[in-house]
Amino acid sequence: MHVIATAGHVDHGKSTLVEALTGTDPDRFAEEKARGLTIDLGFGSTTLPSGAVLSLVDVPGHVRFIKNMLAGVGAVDACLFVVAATEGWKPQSEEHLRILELLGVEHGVVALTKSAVTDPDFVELARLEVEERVAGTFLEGAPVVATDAPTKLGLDELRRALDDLLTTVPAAEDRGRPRLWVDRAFAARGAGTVITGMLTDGVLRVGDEVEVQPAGVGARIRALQNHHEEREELPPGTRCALNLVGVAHTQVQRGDVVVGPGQWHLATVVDASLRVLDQLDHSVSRRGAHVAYLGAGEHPVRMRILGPEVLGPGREGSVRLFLPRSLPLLPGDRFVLRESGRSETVGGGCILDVDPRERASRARPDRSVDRVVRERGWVGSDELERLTGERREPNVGQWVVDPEALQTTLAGLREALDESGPLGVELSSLDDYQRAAAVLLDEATVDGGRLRVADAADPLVDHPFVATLEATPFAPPTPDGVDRVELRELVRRGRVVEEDGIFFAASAVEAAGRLAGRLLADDPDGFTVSAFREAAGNTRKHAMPLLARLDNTGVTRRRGDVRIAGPRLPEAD
Ligand SMILES: Nc1nc2c(ncn2[C@@H]2O[C@H](COP(=O)(O)OP(=O)(O)OP(=O)(O)O)[C@@H](O)[C@H]2O)c(=O)[nH]1
Ligand SMILES: [Mg+2]
Repeated sequence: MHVIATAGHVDHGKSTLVEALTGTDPDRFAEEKARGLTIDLGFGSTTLPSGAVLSLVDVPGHVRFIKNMLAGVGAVDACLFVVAATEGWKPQSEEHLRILELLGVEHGVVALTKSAVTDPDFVELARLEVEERVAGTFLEGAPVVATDAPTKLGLDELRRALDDLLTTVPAAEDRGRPRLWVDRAFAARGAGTVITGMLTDGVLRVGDEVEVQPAGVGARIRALQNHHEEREELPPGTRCALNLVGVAHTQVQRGDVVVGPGQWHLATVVDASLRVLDQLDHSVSRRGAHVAYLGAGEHPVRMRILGPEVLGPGREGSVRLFLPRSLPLLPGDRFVLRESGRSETVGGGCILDVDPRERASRARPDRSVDRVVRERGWVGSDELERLTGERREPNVGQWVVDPEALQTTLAGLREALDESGPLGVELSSLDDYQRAAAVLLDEATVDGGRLRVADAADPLVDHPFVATLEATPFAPPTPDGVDRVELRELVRRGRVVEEDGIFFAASAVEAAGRLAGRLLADDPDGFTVSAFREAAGNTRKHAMPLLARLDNTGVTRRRGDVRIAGPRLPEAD
């Protein structure tokens, strides 16, 4: 399935040709029929001789409706270019061709319409003129088919040419991130909100949750259609009608975008390339009422030229665009720039950066993914995909990390290790990036929530404070002068026990347990605090925390004034 758009000057026979090919009159409105003029987009589809299904978007040729034309061609990648043999090349033939070029359209077929109502010599003249005009554009060398809708002249040949064309147009890519440019939104009786548009970048299915931007409203797909046929799912590169639940038709309009939830970066400031048309008779500067056409939408923008102050005709440069509302955009998206004051097409280009980090005075945008990573240092791989459309495997934790930023983080870690001494640093004191990078330090090891130098002598092995505590196990001294970090680590490793602010050697607590065992062997009905004090040879100050510890660890249990055996009471020795 492919979607292509018509293009060409007013009255040259685009709609008539679409009807002849598809059987559908693309002029939907009474006013269009009354005036014999296309005002807004029309649609039709046909099955070509090969069996390929072709969707056609019919655009208006009148210069007054150029914004509708732009909405129709914003997301297609091929065209049916129409020139009436009776009139030859005209101003909107030229403007439409420029617009298609700026949008990066690369494939097309030319129909020389009304060929049966003019002298064959004129038809040949028109053909020569067209070939001359399209020289150097994507239409150079494209088939030029003389047609006449009322007499069906050339229609079979045109169908074959369209078939050939489709074999050269690459199939739309499925990137797993659907994006639909809305060209119509309305309420259908009994169904609620219906929107139509061109689907790109991913598949949509009935039941899918989607997001309507820039309104930021979530919705669910109740039904899907392609040219009035119900479908369960539709691939990228197709025209879609979506029946949405959860969003009012008044919340959606042409130019809006339906995307997979959370899959797209919403851009309000973008850097882009801008090519100024050769034919423009003045330079382009930041001044002027600029309007950017993106997808099916029209957006008044503020523009700043990056680097020089102005861009002359035929020049290419970079610009920063400030959009009035945020849109799900991606580097590579094409746009056309018009100046609404003079009502002229100025040029167009390609989005390069959807979230520029550099100040405008320093920005040198390009489409390099490495630049995006470099400017951020650390970027989540999902975030990077939203920013660039490219998926990269994370190289540290969940991040894609610029080599230089990684070196900076590692240097910071080494410095912290140096300062911390042999016990290392607590992981909880590091930031997310440092924690993720810690495992990359060959010389360090992570253990017990701390990062320390792997072969550093462990200062806790023969710590003097433990020996001091062990010297008077049941009446230990206070930890005056002991390094707080070392003390905490001794406790964490279980070599020292803290109870109610008193520190005991672990062996002292064990000995106290055995002492309790002996007292209970003498009198299984229990022992008092004073009996314990006497046996331990200490005072209440040390006896109470020791007994509390024994109670807490199940060695003893308190009953009234006495301690009795707990489940973990050791055997008396
Ligand atoms: N004899 C003859 N008349 C044609 C042919 N194609 C179009 N016409 C007539 O030309 C007039 C304009 O045709 P349209 O199809 O409306 O032209 P259009 O390009 O769609 O015009 P806009 O959408 O307004 O730009 C109509 O009166 C058509 O009947 C053709 O191949 N042969
Ligand atoms: Mg028309």
